[in-house]
Amino acid sequence: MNNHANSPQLPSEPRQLGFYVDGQVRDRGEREVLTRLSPAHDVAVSETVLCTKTDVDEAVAAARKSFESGAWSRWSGAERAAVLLKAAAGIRENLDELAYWETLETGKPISQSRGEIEGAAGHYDYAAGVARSLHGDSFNNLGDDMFGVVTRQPIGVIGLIIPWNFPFIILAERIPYMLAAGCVIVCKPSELTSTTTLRMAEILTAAGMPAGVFNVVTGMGPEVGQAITEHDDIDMLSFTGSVDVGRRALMASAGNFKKLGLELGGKNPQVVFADADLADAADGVVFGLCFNAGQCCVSGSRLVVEKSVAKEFAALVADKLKRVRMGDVFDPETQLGAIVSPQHFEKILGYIESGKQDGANVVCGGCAVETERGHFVLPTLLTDVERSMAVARDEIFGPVLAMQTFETFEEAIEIANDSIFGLAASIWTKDLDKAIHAMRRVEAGRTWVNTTIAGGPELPIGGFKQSGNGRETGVYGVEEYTEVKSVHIALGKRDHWVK
Ligand code: TXE
Repeated sequence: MNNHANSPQLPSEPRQLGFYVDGQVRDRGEREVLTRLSPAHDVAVSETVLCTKTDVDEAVAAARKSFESGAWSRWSGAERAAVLLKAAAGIRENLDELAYWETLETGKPISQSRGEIEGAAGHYDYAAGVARSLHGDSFNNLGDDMFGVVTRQPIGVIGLIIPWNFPFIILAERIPYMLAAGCVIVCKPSELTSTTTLRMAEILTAAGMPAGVFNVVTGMGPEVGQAITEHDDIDMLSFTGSVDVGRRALMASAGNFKKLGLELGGKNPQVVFADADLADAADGVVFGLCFNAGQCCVSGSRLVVEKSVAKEFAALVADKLKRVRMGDVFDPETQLGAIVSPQHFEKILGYIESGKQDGANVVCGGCAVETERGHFVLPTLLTDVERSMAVARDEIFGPVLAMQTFETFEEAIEIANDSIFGLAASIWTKDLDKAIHAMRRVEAGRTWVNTTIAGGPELPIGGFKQSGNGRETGVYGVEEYTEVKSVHIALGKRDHWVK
């Protein structure tokens, strides 16, 4: 595999990042920095400022001041929408640059970065519409002397913690919805992938967003992230990342009982019934595994297939896995990119080893790709997997597919739901009744029938069970960031209580 033939444009020196508070880029000053190596090239591409707790306090104070001023929080929906639409245009104008940095810092193929940036712009467009249509409710049935109104108002200051796997689209599934509701934000991107978040702050400011509405503090989770989760002047926390840190965030947020939105891990089943179009299903399963090198919260990492077609289906999947194009991440034809960090690469290989030791059979892949630079794992199919094995239970977050078989519909559902997670599930069948029954029974916030990882701004996303709380995107996504207030309005002369 030649993984850097088309990459002449690697930065000659790492990009020096700042952080972003009150509408302005702040310089590093005396702070430490973290040097980010491109996972596909092992070349230093950016230097991220390690902000401090004091920086977090300053960002929260700027956000609070902005919120209380009413500039943004009390603007009309139409005014907010105008900024969101300009931000969408700004994203599209900067698509090449944003996609380039997304690929440099995450290691994903450039075509997937471009798709991510284009998709992100669509979220800003969509949220602009919701900003204008958001409304409450009225009760005209409370009698002649009473009128009731239920109104929504922005929650306030939101702490937003973002992971490294989809830095720009995860941001876009949250920021415009928070902004549409009238909230203000203090955001911490992953220390591995901060560049595009900082660029987004600049794009929003250029689009007319007032100072202090969107602030970015960069740095490490245990310092900057923890300070956000604990902060008493933050009204809501939106965290996307691992289950362990999610649990810690939940405890830390108890200090002021801030509202919590959590999107955590997944171990998402691909349920394939014998009557499915097996060729289509195999292609979908391979896409669902290899997209973003399996580093998606919704990756279809468990294959649950009907026993009568299991052998045939495993062969179809293996054939496709072997033909997935790996290579230079800047080649538009490349489909499978690098693993985000050496530590994560080792973790994935460790899971493959544990699967082998537990008795799983490696049908294809099963090892790293030998390259001069970067960290790549061959897409891997494991069969003879038992439910108790770690490869069937843990979120591996890499291109490793664990196959189990079933004989009855009930068994298929039981295996699909045998997980602490409940983020996503795919069902492959041509039988409409079976598809709808399975869709109803499967415990997952996102369920696909005869497709996988389909999405867009209109439908909400989020998880059941330990995959999290709350929903993002869609109209629900804006409503999450509002407080509901009920108002009783008395009409006419009061009937006095003390006569
Ligand atoms: O996540 P972390 P990591 C899963 C996936 C992956 C594993 C570990 O299985 O292998 O998590 O990834 C910040 N207080 N997902 O280690 O540590 C951190 O700086 C507050 C699934 O990267 O949870 C980053 O900004 N914040 C997931 C963010 O939390 C803290 C996507 C996520 O980092 C913190 C990513 C703390 N104490 C990983 N410690 C998905 N649902 O898509 C760290 N952070």
